[in-house]
Amino acid sequence: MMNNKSGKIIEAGSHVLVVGLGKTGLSAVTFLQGLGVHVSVSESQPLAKLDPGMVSALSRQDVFLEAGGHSEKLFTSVDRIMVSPGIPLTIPALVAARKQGITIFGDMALTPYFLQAPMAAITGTNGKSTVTTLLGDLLLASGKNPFVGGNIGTPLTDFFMSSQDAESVVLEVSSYQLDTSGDFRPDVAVLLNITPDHLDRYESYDAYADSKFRIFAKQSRQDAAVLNLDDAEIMARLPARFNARTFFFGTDLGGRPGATIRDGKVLLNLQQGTADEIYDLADTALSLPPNTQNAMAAIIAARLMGCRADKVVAGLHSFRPLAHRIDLIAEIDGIRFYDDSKATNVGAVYAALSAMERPVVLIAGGREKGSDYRLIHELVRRKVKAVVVIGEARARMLAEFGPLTRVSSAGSMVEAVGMAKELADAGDDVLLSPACASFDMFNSYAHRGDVFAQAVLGLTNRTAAPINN
Ligand code: UMA
Ligand code: ADP
Repeated sequence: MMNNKSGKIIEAGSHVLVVGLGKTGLSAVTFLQGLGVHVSVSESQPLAKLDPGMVSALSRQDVFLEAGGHSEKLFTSVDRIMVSPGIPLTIPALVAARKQGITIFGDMALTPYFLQAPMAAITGTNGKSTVTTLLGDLLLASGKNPFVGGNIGTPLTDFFMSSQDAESVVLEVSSYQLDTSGDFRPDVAVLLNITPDHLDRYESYDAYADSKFRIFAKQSRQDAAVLNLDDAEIMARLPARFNARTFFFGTDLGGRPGATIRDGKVLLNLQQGTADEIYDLADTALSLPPNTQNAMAAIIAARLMGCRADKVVAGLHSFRPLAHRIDLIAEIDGIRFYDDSKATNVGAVYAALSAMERPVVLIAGGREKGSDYRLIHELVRRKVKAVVVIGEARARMLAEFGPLTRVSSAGSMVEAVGMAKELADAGDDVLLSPACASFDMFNSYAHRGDVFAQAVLGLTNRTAAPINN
């Protein structure tokens, strides 16, 4: 069943162009066709590189496919354009369409028209997937049958095409999605942190940070905004007048409503004059930073979404950490090996290095995203006894970290792990936390993490003690 509350954004019989044929585009085509829309598609990859099954399915559905590039002629001939998140909004065909006043929207802009259930949305440079998953677990434990999707992997339009029997919705939202989010208005919006990322797409860091704040743009007094008080970047950008009710998490709430942490326990107070609620993170997978922050954010959101405190406690205990996020793979000869392959930007490496309590041999590198490594200089100087660099970023990282610590260069992950093992002593940690995308050497961050884990376990079958968590 599809529930179009007002039909304002999409009208049956209108001509909508879908740009990009990845997960979002493919789902959007089916969704739009179901609404009686005339759909065309534009995809930058040449026809020969597209899945022939998909191409013939589109042709059977009477969908016009432009492959191998984006033409201004097509873009300026349609009623509306639905873009996939990965499409830069600066491509000439989109610029031309915008000039003609053609509406360009992404999947988040559909929520006011097609989504019924209460919705929480999570954004930030790092921790989105963890908080999205955790909040989903808390809602599940509370019997609120959540749909969990968005940037984490399931396009929203898949949900719109389902029976929509979820009683709550948790969406991970990227800055790309916020750039085209129209009247997207979450009941609870969470902004975890802002550190530089995606500077290959945004014209400036300010533009990237502004995009994150768009999550609050359409909220009103009935809605809630959850913000990280310890993030100087967020607090500096917080507008004096905020439409939504604000809640904070961080070290010193100073009388504000929200959550803080003391002795491993989250103290929650959402309403002045009430007693603190206490959530003990001991014996959960969230007891160490940066997950303590993620736990605070998710607990606030869960309580605002109407979860009962005892059910939140149950959900915190059932949460299992996601792979490739400071994930302990094995301890070999007193050296612990951590897979933090999901650390694709400098802010995530900052969080991982901050969390390490023992001397670190860091494996970093990959495909660069225009990063500024100064954020981690001090931590590298203080905690990192050696860096092993891999991938396209090798030369830059060698120059960047050379003055701070010992730096070696490796040609493959297996070589990097071998070198790291040699450089580490018993009592040290080897940490893969690359600060870069993986696509120069691997299919994905998960592939990179898996190759790391295999190389670690292959170091010595005799002494490797795999850790199951
Ligand atoms: N393409 C064009 N023209 C271009 C660029 C790309 O036609 O100028 C085509 C590509 O050839 C490809 C398609 O567009 O066929 C890909 O579209 P897409 O990059 O938007 O990818 P989707 O498969 O639709 O996945 C997107 C998100 N991808 C990005 O934001 C880059 C997925 O997040 C998300 O899970 C999915 O929608 C469902 O919501 C991925 C991601 O890397 C995991 N996100 C970034 C991040 O987390 O840092 C933001
Ligand atoms: P995202 O979906 O935003 O990429 P993930 O939960 O997948 O977030 O984590 C990505 C990376 O960020 C991992 O390296 C993880 O260890 C790190 N991380 C997780 N939570 C936080 C946080 N609150 N602050 C900073 N880094 C974090």
